[in-house]
Amino acid sequence: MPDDWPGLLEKAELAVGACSGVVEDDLIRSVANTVREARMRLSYPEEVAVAALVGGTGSGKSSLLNAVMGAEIAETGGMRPTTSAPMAVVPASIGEAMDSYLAMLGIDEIHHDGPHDRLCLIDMPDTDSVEVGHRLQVERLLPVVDAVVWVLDPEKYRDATLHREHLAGMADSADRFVFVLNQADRVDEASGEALRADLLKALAEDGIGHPSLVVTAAAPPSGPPVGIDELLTRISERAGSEETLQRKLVSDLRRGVDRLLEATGGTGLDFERRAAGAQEKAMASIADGDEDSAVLGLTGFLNGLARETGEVVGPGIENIAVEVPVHVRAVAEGPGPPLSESVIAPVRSMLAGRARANALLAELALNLRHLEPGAAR
Ligand SMILES: Nc1nc2c(ncn2[C@@H]2O[C@H](COP(=O)(O)OP(=O)(O)OP(=O)(O)O)[C@@H](O)[C@H]2O)c(=O)[nH]1
Ligand SMILES: [Mg+2]
Repeated sequence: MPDDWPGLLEKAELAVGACSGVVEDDLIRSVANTVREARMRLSYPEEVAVAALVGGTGSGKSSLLNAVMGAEIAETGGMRPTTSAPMAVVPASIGEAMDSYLAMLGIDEIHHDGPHDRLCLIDMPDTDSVEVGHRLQVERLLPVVDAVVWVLDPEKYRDATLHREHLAGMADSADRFVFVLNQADRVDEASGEALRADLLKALAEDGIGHPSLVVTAAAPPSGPPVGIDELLTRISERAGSEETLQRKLVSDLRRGVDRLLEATGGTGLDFERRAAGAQEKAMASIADGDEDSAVLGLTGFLNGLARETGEVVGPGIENIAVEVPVHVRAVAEGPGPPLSESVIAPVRSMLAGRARANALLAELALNLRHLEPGAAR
């Protein structure tokens, strides 16, 4: 694991933990998973690219795996969809070093005889399956693997579901993607060129402007596979070095941290200034004998704050707002505790956990920024 990471992951765990009781549990769980997966990935060889073959049924994922490995390992053809569970081929040279990582990803079938020292290739079930389970397996693995090889064929490369449901939402992961236009042998050169241009256009519409694109024939009816060396080169450009892995993990963590930062206050609530203002106005109204205005002003302030603080802290502040009339009356009729104690202080302590989480996250975001490519170290 590179030097900076143990400390960084610890900070990430701390910051995510501090969000408990402040941010919705689902969001916390999802970011905690990202941190755990980063930790797991970094404890396995960084120089081995973990790449997954994904795409529609029959596009040729399993055939590509076999062509890349130079052996008939995966079942191809037959009843569609053919592949029903992910299967990995790891380099023979690393033995079982990645097995527990792959197991964590839900991959039970592992072949240990891969000829490429720096490539672990995963054959996946189809993305367009009638089998819901297939889709779920793909969705689970897509964000985690180091590189994703999208396998397209001359018929399905424009498939609306693929573009709308997968690619369009993943444009910011495009630097992990390699696109393969397979079954090139089935179209003549001119149509192949037109298909390629059309695919580039569709990808640009998804927000993927400069895709890495390879044309292959994994299992042509005659002759050897075509385009396999280029595919290997493209995958190694996308993954398989400390730098590419770090870039991926940093951007995964950044996305999670940004969501938590937003949920814990974004730019901050400016609570002290606003609370002092609301309290001062309420006291002035009470001094004028206008309790109603005091109540209205303070509850308005608290309910606004509750809306800004989200679904976890917000309801607690609303509960305090409900009690405002009692506290205002206590001050007006004396000798009740001052509003700073009865109203402002409890809100402040509720916001303290949120502010702490926000501060930890902000520091983490800064650390992550230092690890981004091109950042001054
Ligand atoms: N002509 C031609 N046929 C191919 C090529 N690649 C794969 N095929 C054939 O297409 C069919 C489907 O290939 P598979 O590799 O099983 O496709 P898959 O993407 O793994 O399909 P699923 O496992 O169902 O998701 C098989 O009959 C292959 O022989 C190719 O480049 N050219
Ligand atoms: Mg298959």
